[in-house]
Amino acid sequence: MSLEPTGGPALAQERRLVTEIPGPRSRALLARREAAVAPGVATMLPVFVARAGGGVLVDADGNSLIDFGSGIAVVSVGNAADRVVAGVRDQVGQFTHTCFMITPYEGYVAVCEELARLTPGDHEKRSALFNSGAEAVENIVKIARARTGRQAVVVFDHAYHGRTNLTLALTAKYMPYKHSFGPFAPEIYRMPMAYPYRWPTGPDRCGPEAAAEVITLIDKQVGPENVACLLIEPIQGEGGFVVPGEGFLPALAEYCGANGIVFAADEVQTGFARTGAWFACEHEGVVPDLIATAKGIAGGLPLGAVTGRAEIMDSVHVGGLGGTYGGNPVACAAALGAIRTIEELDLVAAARRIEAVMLPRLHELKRRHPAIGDVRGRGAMMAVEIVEPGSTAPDPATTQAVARTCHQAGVVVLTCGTFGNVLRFLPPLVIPEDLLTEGLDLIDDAFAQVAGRPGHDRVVTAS
Ligand code: PLZ
Repeated sequence: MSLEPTGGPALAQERRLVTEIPGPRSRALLARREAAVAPGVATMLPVFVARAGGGVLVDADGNSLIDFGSGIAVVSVGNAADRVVAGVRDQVGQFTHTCFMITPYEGYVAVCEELARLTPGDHEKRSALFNSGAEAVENIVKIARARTGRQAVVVFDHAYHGRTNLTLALTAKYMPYKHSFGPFAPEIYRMPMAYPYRWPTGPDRCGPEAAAEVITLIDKQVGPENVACLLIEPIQGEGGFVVPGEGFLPALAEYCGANGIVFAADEVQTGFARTGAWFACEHEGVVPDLIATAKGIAGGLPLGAVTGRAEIMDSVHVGGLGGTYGGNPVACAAALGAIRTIEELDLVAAARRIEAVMLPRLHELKRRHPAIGDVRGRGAMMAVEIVEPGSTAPDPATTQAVARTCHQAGVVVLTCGTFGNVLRFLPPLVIPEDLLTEGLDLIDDAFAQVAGRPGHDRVVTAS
């Protein structure tokens, strides 16, 4: 399967800066972008990518940047991974589309078989395929309502579930996601999240206390018999990489089971080996009734899925689910290539190794920088929360300044969080260890530059 070394794993795995960031070619492309692309679609770092693979992104000016973002947790197998490229090439030469609802094909069925095999629980399962994470989450709501005959959906503070109208209703954060786009769908109930760093009585009591509070709120304000599903990210993504207090997820799952509520996990960001398990629910032994996946499933091609208990999935009438492109054959071929890559390279173990390298470094950084209030995450989904020293007050300005300093130094880090004060790290699981360490060194330098001097100038960017 040797492929021309234009991108993918054959790219030199090195950081190389040959121009300022962004360089002249990227700046010229940015000018074209500004004239042609709607400004509502933001760009965090305007370096235009020409090739990518392993742990690097190479831009139009020839700069090679360390990738700590994976296109928001998508290219866990690395960009242009060999088996993904080979599967896609083979499939596009056979046929590109028939619509599975018109004339089916094997790849769709094979992806659903893999989802049944890999997702938590050994019960009988079925899957349906879609184009994106948001579309998968929308379908979770449809399926749970069809199954239960109930309407209410329970979601959480800091949740992110997508940008379509229904998933915006499920998403917590107002700016930039929801601002000016309402009205939103009714029958959505938002509950407190077990956020250990910000839990009033401390992280140890967070899980059980938050679960008790949520259960009381559902019992008293919604009525469990009205709830179709409870939807939760087992580790919150855009909302700030919040790892729920221990015991929170199992207590909610148990309550759902006892009350006929569908327990649905949004594993769009956490799935497919990212957190050092195939799915993040496994860390607490939770088996969801329905699970939404996307992102890491297909090595960069658009694919989303809902997988769940056969009796729930079978309760939707024939023809009730679908879409023209859902489970497109090229995306399915990519997914089969990505899944094989995760297994062959044991990327679950790789994510754990990344955690073993990152976590001690980030804790050590926290000891030196009082701006770092919290270090958290699992596997290759790690973050630091940045606060005003000596308090827990969020500091989004310093967060942006550190991110920007990292970008200038050639390491692509992302921010997130309800308060915009979380710096997150999502390297491809195939990143070489020396690049991972170099990226961490650069983050360390960025903190020294931005937060190390009292009275520093804080730079605020649009991202
Ligand atoms: N559920 C948990 O993380 C997508 C969004 C980036 P789509 N997260 C990145 C942005 O600003 O739009 C996401 C997620 C979780 C659902 C989604 C939605 O997945 O594939 O972007 O629709």
